[in-house]
Amino acid sequence: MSIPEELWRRFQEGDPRALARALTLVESGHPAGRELLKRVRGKGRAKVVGVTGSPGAGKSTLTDRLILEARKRGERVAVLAVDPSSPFSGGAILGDRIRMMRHHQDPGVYIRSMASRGALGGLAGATVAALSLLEAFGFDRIFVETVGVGQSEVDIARVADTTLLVLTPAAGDAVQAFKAGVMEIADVFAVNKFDLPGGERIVQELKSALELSPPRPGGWRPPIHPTVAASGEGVEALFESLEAHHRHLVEHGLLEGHRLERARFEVESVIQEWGRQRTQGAGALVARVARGELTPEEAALALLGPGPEAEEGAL
Ligand SMILES: Nc1nc2c(ncn2[C@@H]2O[C@H](COP(=O)(O)OP(=O)(O)OP(=O)(O)O)[C@@H](O)[C@H]2O)c(=O)[nH]1
Ligand SMILES: [Mg+2]
Repeated sequence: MSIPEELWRRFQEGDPRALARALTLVESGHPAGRELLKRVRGKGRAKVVGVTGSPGAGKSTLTDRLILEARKRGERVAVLAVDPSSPFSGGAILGDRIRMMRHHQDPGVYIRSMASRGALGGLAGATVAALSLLEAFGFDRIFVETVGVGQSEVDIARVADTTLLVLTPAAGDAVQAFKAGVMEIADVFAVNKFDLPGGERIVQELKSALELSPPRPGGWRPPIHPTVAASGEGVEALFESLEAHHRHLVEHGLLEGHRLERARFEVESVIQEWGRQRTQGAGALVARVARGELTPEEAALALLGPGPEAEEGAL
């Protein structure tokens, strides 16, 4: 399937409508989308910041403020707001649009919502692929907002260069973070809604927990920032920490590892999706597993062909 030449030309000229069309092709898994990705992959490089946290923590409001900071520094900014299509975030897309509306007229800012269709409730491979399109389009920074309701926050840490975890003084927020293991994956913390009571306590809890957590690559110490996204308080310092983390990655040669991890995530997503599709069409084989005539491994091998070593050798 070839890419419509007109679309490719307009994409290269920087037409945002061509970008929107291209993203739709990628999101829907259209062959032309895959072809486009082949052309653009590896072109361009953005600082990718994952913004995660519980529903309503203020991720969109904070991102809206961070966009302003990035623009002050002359960066071109894209936002991917991942809608998990889950009951947790009803109306998230509309909310995001409204909260980031002020950037509507700014050609240096592009905001896009994407549905997450990850097989296991995490980030969809297509969402990650979209990052390559945005990078090739020439954005300097990409914020990816995901609601942390399970797998998606672990995924985002694999895909982003820097992971920002947004907590609030709301009861249970910190506890949730400890339980879900996101403490280990966040590079920078924001305690948002610091205008509400209890913020100082969360900061102290976080500090104690971080002291006990294992050391990070290159000795990075995750900073904790009190913020009031609603007014912008603390956001400039938060942005500086995002920058500091990126510098840390560069100085310690860690950036490449992040890019490899992102590619690994994409390959895994494809395998997962193929596995799901093929298993769905294999009722007879699955029934034999249920009857004990085949092991799940034997069935999987039959569906996916030879093992991974053989695959690698064949390439
Ligand atoms: N008091 C207070 N309210 C805030 C602050 N930041 C955001 N809010 C409010 O919190 C609500 C949720 O903000 P969002 O930015 O939509 O939060 P979110 O994390 O993006 O929400 P989802 O995407 O639905 O998970 C809105 O009503 C905001 O106005 C803050 O610093 N203080
Ligand atoms: Mg939001």
